[in-house]
Amino acid sequence: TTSQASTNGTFVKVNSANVRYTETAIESDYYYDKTIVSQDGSGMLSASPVKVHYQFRTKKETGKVGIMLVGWGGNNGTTITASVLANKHNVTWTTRRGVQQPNYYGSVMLASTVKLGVAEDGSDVTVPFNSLVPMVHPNEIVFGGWDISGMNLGDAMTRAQVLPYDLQRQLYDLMREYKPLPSIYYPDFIAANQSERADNVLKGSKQENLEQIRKDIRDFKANNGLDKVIVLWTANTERYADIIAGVNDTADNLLQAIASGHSEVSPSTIFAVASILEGAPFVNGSPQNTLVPGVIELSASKNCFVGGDDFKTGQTKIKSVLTEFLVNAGIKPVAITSYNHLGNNDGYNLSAPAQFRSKEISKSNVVDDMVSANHLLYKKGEHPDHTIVIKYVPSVGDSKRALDEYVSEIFMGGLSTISIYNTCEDSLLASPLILDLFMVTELMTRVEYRVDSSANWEPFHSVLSILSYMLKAPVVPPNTPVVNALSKQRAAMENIMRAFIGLPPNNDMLLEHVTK
Ligand code: NAI
Ligand code: DG6
Repeated sequence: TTSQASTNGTFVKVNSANVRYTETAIESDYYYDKTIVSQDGSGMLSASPVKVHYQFRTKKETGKVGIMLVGWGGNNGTTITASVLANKHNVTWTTRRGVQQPNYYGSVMLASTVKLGVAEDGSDVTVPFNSLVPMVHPNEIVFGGWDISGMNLGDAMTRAQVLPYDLQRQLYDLMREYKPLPSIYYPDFIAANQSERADNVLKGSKQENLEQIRKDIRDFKANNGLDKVIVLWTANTERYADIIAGVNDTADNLLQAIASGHSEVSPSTIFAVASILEGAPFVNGSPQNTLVPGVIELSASKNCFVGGDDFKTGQTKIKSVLTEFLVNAGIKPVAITSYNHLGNNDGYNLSAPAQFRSKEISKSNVVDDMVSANHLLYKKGEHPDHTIVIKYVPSVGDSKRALDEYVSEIFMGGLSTISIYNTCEDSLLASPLILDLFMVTELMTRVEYRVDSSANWEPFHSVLSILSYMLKAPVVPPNTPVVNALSKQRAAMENIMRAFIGLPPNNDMLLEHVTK
């Protein structure tokens, strides 16, 4: 049985000599078990368990926090802003199915639980994911942002055609008060068809654009009395930027390239640089390579978090579950063929080849880790056929269609074909991920660790691989493996947060039920 523990909105308290609650922080001693494998001359593998002592320190107070969305007037931007307002003000709405309540379904932090442990009778005790450690609640977040379309958010919500009319009607006056700041528009980076809405754009050089975005972040912080701002790109998918030696390969070169107005510096990269220089973590929810090497180096040198790329919502999330299941079951996927059609502005932008290519790349790499982990099924370098198709069909609006076919080799040369057909409002899948990305990133700004208890406390690496669950093509620190398998990504988030409060990883061994 599973019982739902009430946390009364507070976090879990751990009784252990390894955990200390001070006035301002939670400190934990944590023993990380890893296995080091080596191979001798005869080929024999030898595995040695190793224990590493970590200490974690998590500040309890989140302070007052704000999010600035780039692409605030788009489908995701308006949907998440309106949905948080609906939750905050408990706005209900009527549909043909009756009265609907606001919720945070689709947010792993807010609407899913984790097993904390077992009660004395052996039953599981589960708690909301966001109750393990103190986390920001979305109803407390101050929203702001930029868009190249100057439409107020009330009208932009109407334009998006995502939320039901009776809800839009009630939120319109609140939403109308929000107006996106003018943004950076370099037409070469997004589809030409987006020029139709670009009426709110900054003039000036790249350097002036950078300075303006930095000022916008500072002003937003000061005007709202915020302790912390996180910037998240949910604007149009851009084309890939060329990585050019001397331009965007190092932090110094990138700053110089902005100063000289180099054409390969994209708007999203300027937003990332501006955020880092203002000490505001930056997350990229779109597929393009915003986080060029120069951005990564700058984030590391300034100890400012970055994360990306591309929200992992429907088709790819299922892919990162299904492929893991098949490969771990000893079944060999040989062809994965994925079609999408959709009719929102994202689909309109992706109908241009260079922007589609960015999405094709981020959708294509999501099975690599699972395939390369099984050398019994796949020879070195072997890979299933993997095809990505996206078409723009205006009449389906935000209601994306995703069709997938998985062909796998099974026992003794047999073939198994699985077909999946999914219909859903795209922006209702993506919007809660914005909250998860925000909440986990904010948490990480309050965490420090050290390996040796006499060493200095340090923040985690500036590239946040802990965000991988929410992202199609996770960007990770140098020399760190990319994990795409969804259950591993979730377990990583859960177990890292457990480590912050000195609890061992959940291992599902259930030994308490088999030993007397
Ligand atoms: P959208 O097209 O409705 O919104 C994007 C907004 O960005 C538009 O309002 C546009 O005017 C604005 N914009 C474009 N360039 C800008 C710039 N340089 N500065 C400021 N604003 C700019 O798109 P949607 O559906 O909200 O998606 C946003 C991004 O998230 C896209 O890149 C999409 O591929 C990505 N994404 C969306 C998912 C979904 O399920 N909705 C899932 C995964 C990724
Ligand atoms: C068409 O593929 C539009 C895209 O923006 C997707 O909706 C988005 O990338 C979500 O993709 P997935 O594979 O996570 O469902």
